[in-house]
Amino acid sequence: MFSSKEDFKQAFGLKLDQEFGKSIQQATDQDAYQTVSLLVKEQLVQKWKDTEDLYRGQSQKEVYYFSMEFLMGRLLGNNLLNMGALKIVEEGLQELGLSLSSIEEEEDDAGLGNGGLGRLAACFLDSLASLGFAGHGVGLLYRNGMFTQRFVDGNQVELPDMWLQGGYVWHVRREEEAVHVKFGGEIHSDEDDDGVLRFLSRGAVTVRAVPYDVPVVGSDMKVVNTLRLWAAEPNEEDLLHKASVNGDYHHFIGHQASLEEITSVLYPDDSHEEGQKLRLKQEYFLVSAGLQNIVSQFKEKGLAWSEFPNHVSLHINDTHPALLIPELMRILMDEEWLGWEEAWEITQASVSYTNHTTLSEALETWPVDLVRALLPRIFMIIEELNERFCQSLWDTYPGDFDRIAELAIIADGRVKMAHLSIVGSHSVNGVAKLHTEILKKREMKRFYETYPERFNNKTNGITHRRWLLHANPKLSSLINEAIGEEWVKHPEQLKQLLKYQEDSQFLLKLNEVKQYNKNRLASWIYDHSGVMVNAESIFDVHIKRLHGYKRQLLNALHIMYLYNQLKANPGMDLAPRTFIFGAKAAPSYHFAKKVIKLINTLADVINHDRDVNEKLKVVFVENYSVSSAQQIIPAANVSEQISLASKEASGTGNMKLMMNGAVTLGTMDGANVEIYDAVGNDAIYTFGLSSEEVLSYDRTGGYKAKEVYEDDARIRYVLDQFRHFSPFSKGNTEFQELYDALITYNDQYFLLKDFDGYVAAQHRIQRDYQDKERWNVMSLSNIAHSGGFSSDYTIQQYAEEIWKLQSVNVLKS
Ligand code: 26V
Repeated sequence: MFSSKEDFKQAFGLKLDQEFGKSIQQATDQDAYQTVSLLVKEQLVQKWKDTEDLYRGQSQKEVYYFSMEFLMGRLLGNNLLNMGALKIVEEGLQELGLSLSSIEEEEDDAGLGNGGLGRLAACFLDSLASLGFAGHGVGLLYRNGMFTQRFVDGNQVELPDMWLQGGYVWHVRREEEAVHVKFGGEIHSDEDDDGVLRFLSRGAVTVRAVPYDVPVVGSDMKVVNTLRLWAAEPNEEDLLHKASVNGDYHHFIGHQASLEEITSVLYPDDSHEEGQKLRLKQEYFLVSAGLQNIVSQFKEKGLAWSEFPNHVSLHINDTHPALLIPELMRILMDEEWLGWEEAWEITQASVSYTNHTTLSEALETWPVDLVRALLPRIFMIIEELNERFCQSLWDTYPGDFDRIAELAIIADGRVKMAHLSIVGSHSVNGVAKLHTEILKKREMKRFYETYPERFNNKTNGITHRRWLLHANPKLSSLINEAIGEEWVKHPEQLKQLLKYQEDSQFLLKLNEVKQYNKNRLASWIYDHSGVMVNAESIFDVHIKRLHGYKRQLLNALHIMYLYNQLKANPGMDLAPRTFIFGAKAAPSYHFAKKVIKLINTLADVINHDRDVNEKLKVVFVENYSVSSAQQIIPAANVSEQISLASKEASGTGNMKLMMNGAVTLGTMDGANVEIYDAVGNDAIYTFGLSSEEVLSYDRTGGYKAKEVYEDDARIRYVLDQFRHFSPFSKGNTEFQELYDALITYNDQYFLLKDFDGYVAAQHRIQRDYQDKERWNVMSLSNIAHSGGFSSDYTIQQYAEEIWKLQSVNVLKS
C-alpha cells in the first residue's frame, strides 16, 4: 500500500502520464478517477491472489451467495477505506489541487439491484470479507442496471442505465473460466453397460457464460474476496454451426443478439411476479454457470463427493436462484454419476435459503410448460423431487389430501419456487424476528410443522463501514474523539456513547455535525433540483422503493393536511419541515407512478406558495440510488418507516438512518420492532395497527375505509382535493384513481385507518424537535443503539449457525 502521501503523489503522477499522457494540471476528474482506481486495483491484485491461495491452502470451507442482485454502488471510496488508504489518498490529492469527493462522483453506481434485497447482498459481501470469511458473491453482469429515473412534468420516465459503456475499472474478465449453459432441446434416456439409465440432451442451444470478477476488499485488507458476475455470450461452435447451416447473415446476427440478451437487463420490478421467459433464462443461467464453476473447483481438491457439503455452502438469496437445487442434482447424477439418494443428501446439506417477502404477488411460480420447454432435464428432476416429497408427506399424513396439495412443489400447472427452496435446503430463514414468526405461524405454517428444525431468524444488518465511516466522516470523527476507535471493530461498543446523554457540550457537537450534513444536503438538493430548502428545518426523510404497502401516500396525505392547516392559519405554531422523498416505481406499476406524480405536484404547489413555504417544503430527489442515499442519510432528522404492519419483511434503510442519528417514525413492522426494543419508547415514534390486527383483518375482513372517510373531516377534506378542483388537482381529475384506491377499492393498505395515529405522531415530532436538547438525546440514543444492526453480527450468525464457516487464519503479509 502507499506508504506515505509523497509515495501516493508520485505513483499518481506517473500513472496519469502513462495512461492518459497528461500532467496533473491537464487532468479531468474522470482521468483522475481512472488513475486512482487503477492504482488501487494494482495494490489489490496481489492480496486477491494470496487470498485465493490461502483459502485453497487451508482447505477452507467457502460460502457462495447466489443472488440475482448485488446493489454495490460506488467502489472507489469504500475500497480505499477498507485498505486503510483513504486518508493518505485524500490528503495527497488535496495537495495536488484535487478533491477525492469530486473524483468519487465520477464513478457510475453499479446498480445491479432493485432495492433492499440487492443492497443487503452488497452489505453481506463487505462483512464477509471484513470478518475474514471465505464468502463470495455469484451474480449476473447486466449491461443495463436499474433504470435511471427522470421526472418529466412530475411523471417518472425511465432511461436505460448503460453503466458499462464508459468501461468499468473494477472487474476482471476470466476468459479461462468460461462454461457453457444449455437451454431447450430434448432429453433422451439410454441404458449404459451396467444397465443404469443415462440422460442425454440433444438439440439444445448452448450459451457461453464468461465470468467477470470484482474484488471485495475486507477491512484492513485482511482478505480480498470475489464477486463473480456472469455474462452471456454466443458460443463459437454453435455460431459456426448456425452459420454453415443457415447462410443468412441477418438471421445469424439476430441469433447472436438473442443469446447476449440473457444478461442485457436487470428486471426492475421487485414487487410483482415477472413470469417472463427471459427472466427464467437469467435465473437458470446464473445457477448453472455458477455451480459448474464451483463443482469443478471442488473436484480439483480430489475429495470424495460426500465431502462437498463440508467444503461448500450454497446460499440462495430469495427464491430467484432456486433452480440451483435441481441443477446440482443434475450435475451430480448426469455428469458425476451419483445415485439420486446420495445426490439429494449432498444437495440438501449444501443449500440454504433466505425468504425476503411474504407478499403473495411477489412470490415466484413458473408455468410447468415453460419450465419443461426451456429446461427439460431440470423439469424432470423437479417432477421426481415433487413425487418423492408428496410420497413422504403421504407416509406421515396418510389421507391428508389438503395438506399435500398445499405443500406440493408443482400444483395448478405451476412450479412453486418457495416450496422447492424449502424442500431442497437445510435452513430457511426470515430477515427479522417478526417476519420469521409470520413465516412460521402463517405463510409457511405447514412447512414449519413438517420441518421445524429448518426455520430460523437472521435479522438483517448494514455495513457500518459504508453507512457510517464512509458516508458520515464528521460523525465518525466525533465518535472517535468520544469513545476511541474500538467500535469500528466492535460496533456494539457504540453503546458507550450513552454516557454523553447528559453532556450538553457533546450534544451540541452532535448537533453541529448534523447541521453540517444538512447544509451539505441542502446545497446538493439545490444543485440537483433547484429547490432551496431551509437547512434549519426538520429533515423528514422517506427513501425506499415506491410501493403501496410502504405507504408514501400516507405521508403525502399528511403533507396535504398540513398545507391546508397552514393556509387556513398561516401563523400556526409549526416547526419548519422539509419532506424529502427518494423512490423509484416499477415501470409497469401504475398506482406507484401516480403517487410520484402527486408528490411532485405537492412539491410544485407548496414550494411556490409564499403563504406556506417558509414552514413547508417538499423535495422529491430524482433517481434515488446507493450514492444519493449516502448524501441524504447523514442529514436526516426523521426516518419514515411507515409500512403497513406485517408487510415489510425487515427494512434496512431504517437501520442506516438510525445509525446516522435520525429518529424513527414507524409502525411496529419488520426490524422497526427490534429498533424499538433497542432504543426504548423514548427515542422512537410509533403508531398504527399491529401486525396481529392487520392479519386478523386480512382473515376476517371488517375494515370499511368509507366509514373512516365519513367520520373524519380532515380525511374527507384531503381526499376530496383529489377529485375536485384544488391547488393539487389543477382542474383535472388525474388523482381520482388515488381516491378510488382508498375508497372504491377499500384502502388495501389501511392508510385511512392509520391516518389519525400518524398525524398525532407527526405532531409530537414537531413539538419535541423544538426542545433541541431533548431531540439530540434521542438522536444520540439511536446512534448508540445502532451498533447491533451492523451486518458484521448478522454475518457472524449466518456463518456459525447456517454455513458452519470458520474465519480464516490470516497470515501476516
Ligand atoms: C421479486 C421479484 C419478482 C420477479 C421479478 C424480479 C423480482 C425481484 C425481487 C423480488 C423480491 C424482492 C424482495 C425484497 O426486496 N424484499 C426486501 O428484502 C429486504 C432485505 O431482506 C428487506 O429489508 C425488505 O423489507 C424486503 O421488502
